[in-house]
Amino acid sequence: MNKLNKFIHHIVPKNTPKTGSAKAFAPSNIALVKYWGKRDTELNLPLTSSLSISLDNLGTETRIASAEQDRLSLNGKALEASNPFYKRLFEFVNLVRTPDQKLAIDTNNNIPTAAGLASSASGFAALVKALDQLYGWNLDTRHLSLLARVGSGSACRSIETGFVKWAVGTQEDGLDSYAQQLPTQWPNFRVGIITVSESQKPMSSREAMIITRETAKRYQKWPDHVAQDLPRMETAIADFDFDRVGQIAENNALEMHACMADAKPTISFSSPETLAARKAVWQARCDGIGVYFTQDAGPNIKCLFLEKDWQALLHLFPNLEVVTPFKG
Ligand code: 2P0
Repeated sequence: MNKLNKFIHHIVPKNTPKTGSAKAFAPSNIALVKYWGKRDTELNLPLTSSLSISLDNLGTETRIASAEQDRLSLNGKALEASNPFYKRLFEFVNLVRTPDQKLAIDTNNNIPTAAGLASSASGFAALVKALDQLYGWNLDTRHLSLLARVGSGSACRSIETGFVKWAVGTQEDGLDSYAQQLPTQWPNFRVGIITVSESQKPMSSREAMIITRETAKRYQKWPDHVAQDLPRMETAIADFDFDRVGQIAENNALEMHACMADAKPTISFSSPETLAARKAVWQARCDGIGVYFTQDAGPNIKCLFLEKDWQALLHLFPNLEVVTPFKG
């Protein structure tokens, strides 16, 4: 048995074929301290810890049902078995089912797929939650997070709501690398999405991470950056120190993109509109609005701000899609 099968065997109880159906939702998440690079590709273990905020009702809803043969639809459209997303998803499903268990899977994102809004995160988290229901595993959040991590690293953070920390872990078996919710609830914290493009990205995060790690000199310092940023971010969140949270998040994102820019060949997920949006955020800050940005493996910009600045930001960015991560 290889180490991935051992890992799965440790988490998932032995499957008895089940008929029936299940449905689950998982939120997307935005990293404030990014995950960029792996130490183990088979178990999908990260090189560093990371910290994110989950996006409330923006994410993925997945329905699965036992079926005569496998099929998958994404946003209402049936995918061919040769589609890369189909292959990746069923490769994961094959790890946890017996060959006689065929599944019909319908997955719907209410966020642009593959435009850097972490739809693979919510996608794999929703899938794991739906499989848990269908097969009656009753996994706790730690085990759901461990399993989701194998599908996609950032998915392990989408099992939880609010601020979430994915601990890098030290064990070779990967069983201590999972995400947990932080206790802070911050009701007036807001995340705004400036969608500059819904087009598919030119390269997967997975591929871009490998190239960055293998070729970017600047990346050698990335683990040190994260080691500094992470505890400072946790303290800033616990202290409700919004400007610190924003500064650390923005600098961390810019450092990640600088590492990619240093890769050979260079990697950029930014378009001219991305750079214009970054500048508009900096200008807003000069004008007294408390707003910071972060950017993932795509051209879109995510703003961090507090409720009091919402109206002012809507004037500047009329299409801003605003998420309230903490209710009440
Ligand atoms: C993050 N990203 O922390 C970082 C920041 C994108 C930029 O995690 O290979 O789809 O499936 O583990 O999780 C996107 O990478 O990569 C990501 P895999 P994943 O959110």
